[in-house]
Amino acid sequence: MKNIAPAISPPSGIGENKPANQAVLDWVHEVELLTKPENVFWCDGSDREHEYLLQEAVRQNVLFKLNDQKVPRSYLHRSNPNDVARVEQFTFICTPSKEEAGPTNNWSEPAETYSKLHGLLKGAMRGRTLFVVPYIMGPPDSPLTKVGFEITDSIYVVLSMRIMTRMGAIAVKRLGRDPAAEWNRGVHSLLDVDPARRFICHFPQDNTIISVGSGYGGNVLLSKKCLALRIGSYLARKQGWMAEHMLILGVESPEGKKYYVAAAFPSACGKTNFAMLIPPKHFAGWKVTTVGDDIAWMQIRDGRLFAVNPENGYFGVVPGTNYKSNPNAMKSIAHDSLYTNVALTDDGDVWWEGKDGAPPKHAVDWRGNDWTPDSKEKAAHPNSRFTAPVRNNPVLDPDFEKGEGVPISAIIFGGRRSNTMPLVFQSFDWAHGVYLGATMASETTAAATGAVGQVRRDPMAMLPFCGYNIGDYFRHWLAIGKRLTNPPLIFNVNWFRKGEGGKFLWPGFGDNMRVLKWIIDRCEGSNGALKSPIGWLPGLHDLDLAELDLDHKSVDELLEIDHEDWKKELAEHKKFFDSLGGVVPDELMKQCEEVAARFAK
Ligand code: OXD
Ligand code: MN
Repeated sequence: MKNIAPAISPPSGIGENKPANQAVLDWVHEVELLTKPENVFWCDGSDREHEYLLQEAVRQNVLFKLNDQKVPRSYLHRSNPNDVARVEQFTFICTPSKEEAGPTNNWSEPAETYSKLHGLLKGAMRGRTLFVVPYIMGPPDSPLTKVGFEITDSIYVVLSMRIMTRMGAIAVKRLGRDPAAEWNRGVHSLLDVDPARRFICHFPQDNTIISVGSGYGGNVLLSKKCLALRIGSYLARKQGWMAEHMLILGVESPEGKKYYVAAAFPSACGKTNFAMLIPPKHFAGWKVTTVGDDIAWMQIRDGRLFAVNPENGYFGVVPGTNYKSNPNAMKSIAHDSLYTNVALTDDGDVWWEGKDGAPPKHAVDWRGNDWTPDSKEKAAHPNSRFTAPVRNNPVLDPDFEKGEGVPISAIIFGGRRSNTMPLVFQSFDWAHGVYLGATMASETTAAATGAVGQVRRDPMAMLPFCGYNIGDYFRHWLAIGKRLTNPPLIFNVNWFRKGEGGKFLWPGFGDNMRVLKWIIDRCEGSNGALKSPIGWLPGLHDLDLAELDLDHKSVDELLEIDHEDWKKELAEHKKFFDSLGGVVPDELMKQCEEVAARFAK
């Protein structure tokens, strides 16, 4: 299967939908002069265009059509094996000064970077089609919604953007004719998919992104990590809102009372599973609905935080997804989906490690090689992905499209921690909650290149995604809190604590409803909590653990605060803050001392 494909020649009436905005026309013309494509394809997002592009992608061997009986209207793509995850080491924030990018970002000087990238892009689209993809992020009638245009020479990117965003005429219309209107410029070229020529560069002051040398979603669907988080977080601070790496879910009681919760977990730590959770039998009548599974844009209204999901699709990790772990995700990816780097069975179906049922006797693995259950290699890459429309989700929240967003009652931070962090606890107040987010850590996963399983600090799960100085980002969080008269309560969860023999103590998945229920109880003002040095913890009888096969010892271990472990943990917090070189606000430094003082009491 190929990544790079030669130019296509659409029939008349397809690919001709030029916008009227002169600023867009001038920019596309400039990129065209630089990259020298064979032709320019203006996307309108119509069904006719979609059918044509799918057919071309199959003809060019970029996509493989799966068995329509098994997975209707769905396709497989294999990426270059050197290009399977986000590349944080080649991701840059190009602000006028290094200080603006801050200690957690790679910085590179804007003029020099433009010049280097223009050098790489010179003639890069020769013999290829330059696609112009207009899109909006956010519901059509939301004040938070942003317009973006992505130029790309990858037909796979166009087809993925059609799922992940509201794409085409809707964006052209929203932008209108005003050449001074705000919109994001994104340029993507595969070049020759060489890791030595792979750069993901953001120019926040220019609302511009340039990504070259990769075809992996997180690097090239510029709407997602690049615009909605990196550029988004920069714009959010400037404009007084928040762009966060958070899922948004609704939880409704049998009596019909509804709460919305936003949760920040690092990449590949179960945000999609949590956002689509099915409560266990014991919680009959409770319903969980999904607003978003990865990104939340939040604004203040009437002293409360309201959130929208700017995306229109899910780009999730496939391995481990099955009818037990996430039935709603399985239904979401059962049709009209794109699969990347999973295995292909002999009957044209997809397969991955952890899928329900027995493994196939033979398949073609993600690299295109023969595979059998005896093979040493994995059939699907650990970061293989699905791209699926939100409309496929049977529990999509009815207010998904609501322009004002949904009111957030609780914010949850969480990471993958084998030890130290209890199952759940609640911060004492907003500033303490910001401290919990700022000191969050997680064991690394396959979503980014690099070693897997190492504990790294990942403030608010935004370490790879904050588009400006992390100290200012913490300040922005604190400042938002001061503007909220009815702030969400802030919690920390850890589904991944291990006991003796390295076994997970908590069953996770649907049973996370039990923790969610305690969080909702706290939002309702229940007293069911015990004060500890790190925050409010549920007492043994405050968590509803009925019909769960979990012994007392495991519950104790799940909720245990080990003083020795916490001594080390607090030293790590201090070390992390100090490593940021003096940018951390005093208010958070003080929080660190206060936790230590509470332990000393
Ligand atoms: C993602 C990520 O793909 O966080 O959502 O890497
Ligand atoms: Mn993510």
